[in-house]
Amino acid sequence: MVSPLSLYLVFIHIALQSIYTSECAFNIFRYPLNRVEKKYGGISENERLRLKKDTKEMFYFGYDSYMKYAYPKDELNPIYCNGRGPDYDNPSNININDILGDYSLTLIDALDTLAILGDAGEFRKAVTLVIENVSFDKNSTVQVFEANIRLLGALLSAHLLIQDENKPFGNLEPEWYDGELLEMASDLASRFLPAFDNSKTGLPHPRVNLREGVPEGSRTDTCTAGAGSLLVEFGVLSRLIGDPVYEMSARRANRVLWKLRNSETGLLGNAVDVDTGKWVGELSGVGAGLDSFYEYLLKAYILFGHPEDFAMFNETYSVIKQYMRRGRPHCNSGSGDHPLYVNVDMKNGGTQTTWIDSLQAAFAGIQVLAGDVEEAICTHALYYTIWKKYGVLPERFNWQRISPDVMFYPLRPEFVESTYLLYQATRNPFYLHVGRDILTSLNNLTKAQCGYATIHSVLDMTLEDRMESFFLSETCKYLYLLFDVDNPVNLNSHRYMFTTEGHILPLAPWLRQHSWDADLFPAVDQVTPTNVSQANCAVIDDERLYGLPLKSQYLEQISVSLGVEL
Ligand code: DMJ
Repeated sequence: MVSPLSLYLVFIHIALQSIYTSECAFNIFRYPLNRVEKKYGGISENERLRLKKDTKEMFYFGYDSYMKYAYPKDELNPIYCNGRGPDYDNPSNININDILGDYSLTLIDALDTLAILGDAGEFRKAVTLVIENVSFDKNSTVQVFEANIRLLGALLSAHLLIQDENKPFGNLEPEWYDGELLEMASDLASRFLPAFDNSKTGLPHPRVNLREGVPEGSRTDTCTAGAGSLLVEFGVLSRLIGDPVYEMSARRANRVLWKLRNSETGLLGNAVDVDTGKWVGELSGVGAGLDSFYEYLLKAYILFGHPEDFAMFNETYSVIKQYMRRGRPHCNSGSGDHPLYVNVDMKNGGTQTTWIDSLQAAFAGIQVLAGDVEEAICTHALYYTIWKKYGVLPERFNWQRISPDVMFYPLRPEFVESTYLLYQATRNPFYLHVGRDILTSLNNLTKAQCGYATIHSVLDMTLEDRMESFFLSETCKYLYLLFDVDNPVNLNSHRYMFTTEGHILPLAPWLRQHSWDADLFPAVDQVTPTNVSQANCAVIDDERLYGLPLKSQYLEQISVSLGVEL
């Protein structure tokens, strides 16, 4: 029997292919092209290969330097060429201590990028180093969410890549391998469980000490994404080791959050107290604090096939559109301001801030996955214009004053990620140009003595001595995959899904069946897919048959409003 999910994915695939086949998109002889359309026309094969090579070099400059100057520490300091671990002297330094735990974070986070780059030898070497040298029995207090997405996701992904009998990335298996990465994943996840055990509501405490559990008197406020973005990794682990406790804990947390949504609007806030279940942040948006909660509802459904997750995603996506979206009703037709998703009050949908943040750039990728490609094109175009204005994305951009509110750029991947996913969905060379701009900026603005550095301020492009692990695990990976059109991940895109940290997981039947399903997941009402574009070549007007995914009048509108020349 064909499952609803397979039908859904096939449907999206066919819809996308029919909108943007090369005959549809690039018939350059039938229309006089304007300057912008000409500029974003096709990229030559030689140029694409150069971009792929340069991206690979970017990765290895960061990775080799990490191995030379920083390993076994967690992160590379790319300016002073040394390593960085937890700030044990200052436990309240959560900017560092939430993420770094003395477990060679950058190496673990980079594992599947090595496989995707085709470097099976270095992958095996790295796996060996991780197994021989990393222990999670550490007196480190870390954020469960960060350790889950960066470490647990990476270990599961690497283990599953090793186990793949088809070996699409070559021989990744060390001769002696006997599931050690899965054992490490299981050990790590068991250290997260006290976060749930000590909670009165079922929402996880935000931080655990890897040795001692939840520290006495530790903070009980968590962001919604922190509490509600565990299901993908926890679900995969449960299914691999046959222990439902992880999946149950993550699913229960999602259900608790879901029940806390506002009864009038259906919106969730951005922070909640895990002891009282009361919202302590009532800002609702698609960026920081909530982003991966939405993402994981959809991704959990794609992986495991439970209609409950899809129903939650659909309802939440619809209230996001209802309350947060401003601007003209359709991305590529009609009049009005360029569409924008603003931060609102969860109680009434009133606009709460005049800034958007750089994490929101990932939302276009979620829209692609949901089949809402036209909307994704618009969402992405806004962030591209901001990127062009500064060369990178400021952490917060004030759309009213047209200036940054928070100036730093820590090499985040979200904009690269949605650029890659939009290229996969549309095959429009516009996105290769965007990728080239990203690569050029990263090399011109962030390359330091021995790695790539955080931009401290987009106003003067001063640098900070930090290269976060997601630079190698996500930013470089998505950029490489954008240019490496023949990568096994791209040739088999229906077989893989990315976690929120960019780790690839297989879409496989064994992840969609389990003996505990019937008890854990009572039947819910039939859910029907929504938001899947049914457009095809025939209904795309002439201008769209040429270079640009967003009509040039709209691209011009947004570039003029932001004062940027495209
Ligand atoms: C990464 O750890 C992940 O992409 C996460 O979903 C959001 N934050 C960072 C990158 O910005």
